[in-house]
Amino acid sequence: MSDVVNYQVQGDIAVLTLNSAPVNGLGHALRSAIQAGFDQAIADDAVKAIVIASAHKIFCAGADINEFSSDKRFAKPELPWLTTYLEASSKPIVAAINGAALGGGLELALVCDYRVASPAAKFGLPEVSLGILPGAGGTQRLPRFIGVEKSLEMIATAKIIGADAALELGLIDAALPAENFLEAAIEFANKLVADNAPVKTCADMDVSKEGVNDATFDDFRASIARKTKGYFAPEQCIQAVKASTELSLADGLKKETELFELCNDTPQARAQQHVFFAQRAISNIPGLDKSVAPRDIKTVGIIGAGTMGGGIAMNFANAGIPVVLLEVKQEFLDRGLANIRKNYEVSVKRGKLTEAQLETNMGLISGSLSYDDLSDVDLVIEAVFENMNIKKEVFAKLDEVCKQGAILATNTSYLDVDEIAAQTKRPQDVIGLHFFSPANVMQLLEIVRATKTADDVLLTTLKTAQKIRKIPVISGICWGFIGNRMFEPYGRESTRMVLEGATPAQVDKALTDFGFAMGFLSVIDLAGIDVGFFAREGIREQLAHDPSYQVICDKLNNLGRFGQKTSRGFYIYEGRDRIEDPEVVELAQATAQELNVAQREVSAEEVIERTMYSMINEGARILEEGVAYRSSDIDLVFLNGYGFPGHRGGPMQYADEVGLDKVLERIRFYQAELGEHGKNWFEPAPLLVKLAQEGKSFKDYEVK
Ligand code: T1G
Repeated sequence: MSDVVNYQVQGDIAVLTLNSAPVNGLGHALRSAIQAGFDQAIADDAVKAIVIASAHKIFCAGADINEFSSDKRFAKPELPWLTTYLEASSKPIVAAINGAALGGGLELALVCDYRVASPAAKFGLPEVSLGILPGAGGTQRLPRFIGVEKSLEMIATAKIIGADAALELGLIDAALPAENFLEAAIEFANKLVADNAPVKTCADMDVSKEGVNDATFDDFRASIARKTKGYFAPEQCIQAVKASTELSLADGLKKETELFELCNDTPQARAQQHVFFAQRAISNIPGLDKSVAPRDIKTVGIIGAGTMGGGIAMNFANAGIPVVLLEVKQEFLDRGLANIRKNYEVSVKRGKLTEAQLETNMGLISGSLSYDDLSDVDLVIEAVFENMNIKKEVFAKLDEVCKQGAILATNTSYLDVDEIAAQTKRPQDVIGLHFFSPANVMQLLEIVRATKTADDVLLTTLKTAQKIRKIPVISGICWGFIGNRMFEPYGRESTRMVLEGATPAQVDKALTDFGFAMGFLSVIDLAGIDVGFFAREGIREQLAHDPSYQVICDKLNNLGRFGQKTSRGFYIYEGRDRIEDPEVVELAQATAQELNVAQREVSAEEVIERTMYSMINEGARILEEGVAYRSSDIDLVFLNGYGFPGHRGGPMQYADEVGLDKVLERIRFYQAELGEHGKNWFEPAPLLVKLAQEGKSFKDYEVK
């Protein structure tokens, strides 16, 4: 037999156990071994029924995603062919679903004659999250089992269901206990044989059309419109499910293949599959010795009960980790705890939390006014005012009171973590944990590795971040780390084009048409023009040579127009309405005259090129300096912290898709075309030049 499928006959039952670590991905080897095992069972007259089981905690994670960018998925037996081949079996096949059956894994189970599941079983067709759709019969067979509406939900929104729901929907024939699950599945197969139970095929099943009409699909389409704006695959999923109500199984499978191929070879599919692997690459710390073990984080101290501190505290309470929340005054502490409770109450109202869970979480957060209460915590996160002197005082104090081995983290967004670490006698235990606001909502967490940060401290914070369900990205030290450093040129070009004659609305529309939920100028009005102004204090020297740098923002700031919080920024805000403000256009015209900047028409294409390519150019520098380990880390920062359109996979993936030679050529064009501004800000990054000349992509470049 093969080493990826164990074949064993127990009495009348042939058991094919999938054994391709780690997730039984249906790559060519496993597909071939399944066919070989199946053929052997069919050829053996002593075998009366077949059980397909898994040797891993997961039943089967579906097709091997690595194969989509190559012809390997066409290596015979192809998965669509193999599922139809199994469906035609002359002997009953039982799928013993002990864990996640996802994508092709569920499609494999659907062509078995019967399905039994353990309590740990999960069922899903998440292909739409990869920019594709189920391509081995899922869009045609699932509706035949559970109907159109539930299938639309599972296929077009990647909804995963458990064993109970699967039983209720008729997706499985029996839910069996966890202990001795395989034995029970074999017993189930023996009973089929004893009862002379029939083999089945979806070809004999119709999709229930009860209550199904065009409105069913239109209403569903409308229900997911906001979340799937700009995505191509969800509509194709809807079309495929619709086809299952109109065509025979054979014709429906042909239609499904057509729609699959329409989705697969697209920038969106490549982008979403890139993100899938990017999310798994972040755990790889180059050069980390295998012997390094994480420290135990049982209790956490947080300094500052403001918006950030309170939000951070919630992350740990949600993960069941006790928190000591320290403030300087009782009233600040009371306010902070009250805000936390209020946030939880919103979740209860939305049905995301029960009252009991609210009280449990609140019970895990204890307030304090004394540093002494931090003497035994394993990790402290400082979330005080963004002022270096204040942070230095805090860390000097922490150095005095915290136990040896406690990790001391700063939540700074911009400040130099090395300088903060130098305030302690234990710089090896100091690290940056840059949470994004609101911290109890945003998944992104930049872990800032200071020069002296110890390896086990870095590993501990990475593991802890994942435990509190964050997406951690490791950054080296530089102004703004990865995200804010690249956000700066994005903002610089957006506001510079307002100075050059574009209206804020024109710039923002180009960006929302590109896929951002909000354009930069709307975002900065939301975040606060004063916040950006304050952040630039740290780089005023580097900006001194360009009097036009963010000059509109500086003027708006000095006029007290901070954005939404003052009802005026780049726009006027009346209630929830954002209204264009002619005064801003006049301010830009006057400033352009002052600075001798010629005003002109600015196209949407120029808006996208100058904002995106400036970010990408900065990203190349970040890679080259080793501030980021890999380009996909940079992409995760922008996808999870800055609203970069998910269907484009992040700025560096977008650059790889456009082609680095094209990006370089356009950066050089603007360097020449934009006078002083071009000379100041469009110098191509050396790594971009190198990779473009070598015909490579950012994906090819990784710190080893
Ligand atoms: N293909 C290739 N590699 C995969 C994989 C897959 N389907 N699933 C997981 N891996 C790798 C992953 O990259 C990681 O690698 C390791 O396995 C452990 O994964 C025709 C077209 C199953 C819930 O979308 O959701 O079927 O980093 O860290 O947290 O219709 O993996 O160790 O090198 O995620 O326990 C549809 C994708 C495919 C499911 C397990 N299936 N996988 O989570 O482990 S398309 C999916 C997951 C398809 C057919 C279509 C999760 C998991 P490395 P992990 P986990």
